[in-house]
Amino acid sequence: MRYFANIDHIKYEGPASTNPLAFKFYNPEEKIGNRTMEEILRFGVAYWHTFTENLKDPFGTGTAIRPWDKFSGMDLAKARVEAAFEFFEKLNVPYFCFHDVDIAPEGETLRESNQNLDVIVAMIKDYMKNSKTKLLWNTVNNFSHPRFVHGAGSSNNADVFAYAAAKVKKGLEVGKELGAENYVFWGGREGYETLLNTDMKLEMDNLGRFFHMAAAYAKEIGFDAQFLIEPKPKEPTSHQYDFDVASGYAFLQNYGLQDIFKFNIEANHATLAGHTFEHELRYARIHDMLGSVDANQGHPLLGWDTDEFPSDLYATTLAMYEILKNGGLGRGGLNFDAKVRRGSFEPEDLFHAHIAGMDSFAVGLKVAQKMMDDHVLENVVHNRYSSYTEGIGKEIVDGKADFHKLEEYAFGLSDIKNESGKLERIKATINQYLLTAYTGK
Ligand code: XUL
Ligand code: CO
Repeated sequence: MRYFANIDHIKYEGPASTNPLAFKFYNPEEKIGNRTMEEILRFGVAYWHTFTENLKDPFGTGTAIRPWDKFSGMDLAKARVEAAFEFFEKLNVPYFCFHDVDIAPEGETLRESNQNLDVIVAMIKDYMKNSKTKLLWNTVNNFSHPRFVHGAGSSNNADVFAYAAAKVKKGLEVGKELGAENYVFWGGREGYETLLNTDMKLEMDNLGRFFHMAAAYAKEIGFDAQFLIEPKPKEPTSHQYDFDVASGYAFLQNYGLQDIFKFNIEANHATLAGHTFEHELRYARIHDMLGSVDANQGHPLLGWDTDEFPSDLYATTLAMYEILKNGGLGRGGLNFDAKVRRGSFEPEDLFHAHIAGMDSFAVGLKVAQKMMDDHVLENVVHNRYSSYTEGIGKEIVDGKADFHKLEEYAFGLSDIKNESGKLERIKATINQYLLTAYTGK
């Protein structure tokens, strides 16, 4: 059965195309440097937002019209797999991502849930044989069910810790079975609502133990996916332990996990933490911890995780600048952890949303590459820090200065001259690149 019968394969038609069901900027085969757009961008579809989500919000029930919703139970799960692979093929997307509960319904018992998963995983594996679309990452949902009310690996209840571990064990087996390139841990409820009833030290120590056990099991079964943690500061908890990349990195270092994990950085989580997307990418990149990206955007007027499809070209350009500076995403990719708005409830909207996201990142890639080729920001930064390339600055960075030497030097200074940071000029230059990278004019 076909679920998107009215929609053909989405092709690249170029910036002048008026066909809404075509790429205007994402041309998978186009070379940027020595790699194609498809190889650099490594787009992924999020199963939960695209096939499982019904578009409910805190004040209203779901609005989504989905042709597979006439089924229920395991039949619905199977229909979603069929719809998903039709969607992947028509969108020509190289990757997808899922949580366990997105693909198969939970049973009455853990054993039954695992049996449901086995059936759907076998079906997905079969579909993958005839599809170019691979698994970027999988994960398990250890946050929705009431048993996870107080967390999973950081729950006060050891039975919940054990149950969560069993789910991750299965998740790792599923990842291996389907050849996942990464395995993600988003600690949905790994935090607290209030410190008044919380043993923070025990909870964080337990989380550290949880991750070590996961790594040991992955090794035991020969699952060599890159492990990723996905920082988020809050929501639904009031504080999540991997608040942002900086605190997540400190956590990993404290528990000796820094060589096992990298970060999956989500744009909307960055803004919730009071950071820009590019800040989180930069922090991870300079510590060689950038693993993958959940590509979405928040709403500037709403204070929660709205998970919108990316359309802000300024943000995608600065993000792609960090990714290119990183030499790409390695085994990671750009997963659209994004959902269509509640008012965009038609199946076709799923295509429009992904086209918008893919085109936005394609523009960002092209502009960022052109700016790098011309050393735009590199020249700015190089000049701004030139005081450290000679004289006392060079002695500081070479470790040849101490406070005695610096005091002596400072006594001899008659007049300290600073130079303008030229921010407005830089922004105007970026605008110029944004408007000309395609036309060259
Ligand atoms: C929630 C979120 C998750 C993770 C995977 O904010 O981003 O969907 O990406 O569990
Ligand atoms: Co995410």
